Amino acid sequence: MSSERLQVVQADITTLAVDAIVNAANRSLLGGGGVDGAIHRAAGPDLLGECRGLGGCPPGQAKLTGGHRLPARFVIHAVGPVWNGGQQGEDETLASCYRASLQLAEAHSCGSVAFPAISTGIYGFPADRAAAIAVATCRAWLAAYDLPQTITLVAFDARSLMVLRSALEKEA
Ligand code: AR6
Repeated sequence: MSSERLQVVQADITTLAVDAIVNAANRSLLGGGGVDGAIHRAAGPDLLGECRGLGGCPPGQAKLTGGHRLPARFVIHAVGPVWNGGQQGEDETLASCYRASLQLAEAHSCGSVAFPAISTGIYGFPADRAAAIAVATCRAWLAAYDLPQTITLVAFDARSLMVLRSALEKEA
């Protein structure tokens, strides 16, 4: 059953010993605030060095680097949409981030991947709408592919834990 392969936890994503963590990056891939800042701080300066060679990334796509000092082997840098009212293709761009990240995880034989709530911080995407998209996109992926075996949706605070849990229950 694919539902056992999708889980929600409250954690600092930089502490998770999974094969890959996903970063909610910006199109420069050169760092920023939020989870991006936390990942770069925890991974150390060599992550930025590696990111400099990637040439940026458009919204809805993702690029992979090593995890450097993180417990995770890889970081998948996904660029989410900036929320602009919901009529600018934001839903599809967000779903595309999850799919592009999972494609990279699969291509690098990752058994376990953890996602932050992409776009729901600085980029302003409504958390409940983003959670429904995250859950539906991950479920569709798990139904079609063997890898990753498990996907963890990471909530940073208690409120987003509630939002993600309720999306998981609704979509089940
Ligand atoms: N672990 C897990 N989740 C976290 C962590 C953490 N350590 N820190 C924050 N979050 P945001 P965005 C949650 O703003 O909206 C950056 O400057 C946070 O609570 O990090 O996609 C980039 O460079 C929220 O639920 O990313 C871009 O410019 C979620 O992660 C821009 O922000 C995403 O919030 C991207 O904005």
